[in-house]
Amino acid sequence: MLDVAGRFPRHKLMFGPTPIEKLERLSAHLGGGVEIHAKREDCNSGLAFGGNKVRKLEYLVPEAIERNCDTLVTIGGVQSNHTRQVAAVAAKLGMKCRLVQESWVPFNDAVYDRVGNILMSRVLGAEVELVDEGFDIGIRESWERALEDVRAKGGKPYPIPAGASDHPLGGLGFAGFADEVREQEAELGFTFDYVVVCSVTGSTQAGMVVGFAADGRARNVIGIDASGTPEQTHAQILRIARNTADKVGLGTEITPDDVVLNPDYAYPAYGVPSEETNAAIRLCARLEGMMTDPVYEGKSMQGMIDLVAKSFFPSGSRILYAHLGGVPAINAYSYLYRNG
Ligand code: 5PA
Repeated sequence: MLDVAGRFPRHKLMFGPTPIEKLERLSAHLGGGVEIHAKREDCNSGLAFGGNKVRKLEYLVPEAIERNCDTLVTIGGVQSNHTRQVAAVAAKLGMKCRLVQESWVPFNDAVYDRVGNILMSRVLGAEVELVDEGFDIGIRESWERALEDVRAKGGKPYPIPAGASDHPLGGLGFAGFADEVREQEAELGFTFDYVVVCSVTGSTQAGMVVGFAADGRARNVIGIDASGTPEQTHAQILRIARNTADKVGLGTEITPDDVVLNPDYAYPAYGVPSEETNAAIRLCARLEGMMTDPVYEGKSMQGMIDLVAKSFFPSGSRILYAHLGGVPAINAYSYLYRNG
């Protein structure tokens, strides 16, 4: 409907449209009143396990190439999925990659900085710098220093902010996601009543809000905050959604109420799972064979399960759970799951 893929330069990094899978056993376990489906962004690409950043980066890469940049520079926590996906994309493009990994998560598994995402980023050839700064989704000084350092050494950096979010092109990928869902709905013969999505840096939900606003469904995108700083995340989603709406020529205004962000499941802190998050991870794994992680999708899975239990979704609703990836980080929580 918005035809984002047809109207904006895009460098293909995904296998193609991501599959939609019905979660039969989870739906039945939750009483059968709603039908839950998952859109599998977690297996969207062969680039080091893929995930939601690959879909966003499809729209940033053409600009990096056009500007003759030679180094992708980005930032995240130590177990950032985003930085791992940027490292893989840089390798695929034949570019260098510079990663700033801050201490965003107060969690200390013995191998936290050796396994999972950061292990892969190193193997993928990225230059990894660990910085002792706490969680913040805003623009960071450490990232600006890294950009300066690349320039000082004669390189041409392409700046990608945290989560590829606060970037003029950051919302396009998930605006295009809505187009893709509409095509799949036409094949399936029904439409989804709700989309459940985990939010932290915001451009995933922002893109969806714009994409689904095109057919009046903006408020049916239910964001589950995993940042623990929901005011900041809400403001960032709204800002990115408005920029993206302008860019795609949506023609209607995005209002604060169009950004639905539930703050109830981010506790106890960003990157730290609660008992309820872990129960949701185990339940989904054991009913569906579908893995989720303790930082992001475990929390949105917990949120969706709890909202179903509280009858937030009217009976008969079809829910699309956006599985955005992130499973590699579970390796950094080995002690928590030592008994499953
Ligand atoms: C991330 C983000 P947004 O940042 O676009 O809101 O997406 C949230 C999200 N699920 C949801 C997974 C698996 C994610 O990795 N990850 C960040 C990272 O550094 O990995 C940007 C925070």
